[in-house]
Amino acid sequence: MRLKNFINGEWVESSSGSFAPNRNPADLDQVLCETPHSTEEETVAAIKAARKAFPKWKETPAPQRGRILFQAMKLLLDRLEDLARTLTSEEGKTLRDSRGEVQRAINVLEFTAGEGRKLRGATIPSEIPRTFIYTVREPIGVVGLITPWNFPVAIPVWKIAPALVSGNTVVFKPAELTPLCAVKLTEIFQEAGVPPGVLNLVLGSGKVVGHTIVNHPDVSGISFTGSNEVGCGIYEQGSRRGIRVQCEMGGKNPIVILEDADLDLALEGVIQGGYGSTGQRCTAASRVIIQESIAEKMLAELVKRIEKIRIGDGMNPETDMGPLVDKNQLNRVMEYIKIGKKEGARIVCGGERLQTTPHDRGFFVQPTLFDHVKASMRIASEEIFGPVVSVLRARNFEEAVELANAVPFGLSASIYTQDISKAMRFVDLAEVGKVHINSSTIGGEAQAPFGGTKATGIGPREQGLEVFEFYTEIKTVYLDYTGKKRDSSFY
Ligand code: UN1
Repeated sequence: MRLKNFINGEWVESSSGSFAPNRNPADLDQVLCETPHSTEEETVAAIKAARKAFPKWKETPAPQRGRILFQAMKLLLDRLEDLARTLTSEEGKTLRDSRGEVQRAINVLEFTAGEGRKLRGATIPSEIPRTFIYTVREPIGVVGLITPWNFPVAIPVWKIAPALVSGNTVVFKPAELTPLCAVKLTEIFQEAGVPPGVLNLVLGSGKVVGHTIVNHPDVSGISFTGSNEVGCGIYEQGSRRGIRVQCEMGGKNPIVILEDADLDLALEGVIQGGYGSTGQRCTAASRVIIQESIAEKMLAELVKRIEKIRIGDGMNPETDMGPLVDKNQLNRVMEYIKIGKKEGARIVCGGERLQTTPHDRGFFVQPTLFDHVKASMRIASEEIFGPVVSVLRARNFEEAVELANAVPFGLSASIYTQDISKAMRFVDLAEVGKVHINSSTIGGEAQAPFGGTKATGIGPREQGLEVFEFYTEIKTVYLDYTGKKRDSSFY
């Protein structure tokens, strides 16, 4: 099956003549579909369709736009299982994780659809009598949404839904590795009643499709989730045109475990945050900072639990951890394991690719734990995006905080302690966009803002009400009913 683009309300085959097989990362013999390398012309056609559809969509009352999202929510709920299976087969995460991700997208639709009836502005007092100041939120125009493969359902939805409810029109460019989820989501929005041209899907590379979207004069904003390298490039190009850019990029998220912590809870947090979704999560707990006094005990327990992780095809209900998504990710993870060893960190467990049947059919690696990692090592500061966790030891709370902050990224941080004062002090000092107390670094709820500081994030937060800072312009209105010329002493 060859996937098609969705442009101006029609599914059209790419004219590029160039298609790539979309393989199941747990079983490379299984080709799910073929995905096109769409051309610049096709991308421009999508942008033009979005531009043409914009004025009418902008004039459509927001509650009506919201109603379409409610409809999309219902359809996604009906297709939860189908979308979850598609997600597992093209991305590799376990079916349980996939179901959770689809549910998260449903929650985002539920929250965002309701905003169609709110989208509030403000009334502001004027210093001039009989003058009324208020603000309205308006869409920004055509937005380009460029999304990653690791959350191919939830992330597109948490960009598309607020974009649409605010009255923007969309050109959606999903990651090349997960085009099937993107097609199924787009079908849902189409069936829900999104008018032609309002949501367009173009499948293809960042170099051609992404680049064209970012540089086209009809595109007024870009929301991107992915690597720092690509995100900073988009920011640079977008800023040259003076458009809005929002980037959600890497993480190197710490879990701090203090000696008074509930150790069982903390261990579960490390397993879930470090190895859940095979570590391919920007919120993954890739660093564990343990107070020295409990380090040996914790490590022994941790190894026992890591050894119990069952690795395999995510479709199998017994599986705890699926494969890496592709060969590039596999090479990257294996390279970092080599780097860690060379830097002098000690492998406590894992470290190898699984190469015997049935694991030789896909990109499987062992969950890996490094101990005696120093803050200066690359494995302690660079994002690996795989099931590799680095343990750093801290003498006390102060040193743990220092280590937690000693990375360029600032997405998520977690602390396990029973001491409320230490927990709250950690909230004060952690240089991140979100903090978890006594739970792992991952996850988030639709109604709460999500995003990072430092090298992680550019632009306003996603999700929660804060999402509208990106997807809307504020217009300030002065209504003067004095019937008189303004007194020049008022500016
Ligand atoms: C989560 O932790 O549930 O790409 C969400 C990522 C993030 C989303 C993580 N932008 O992994």
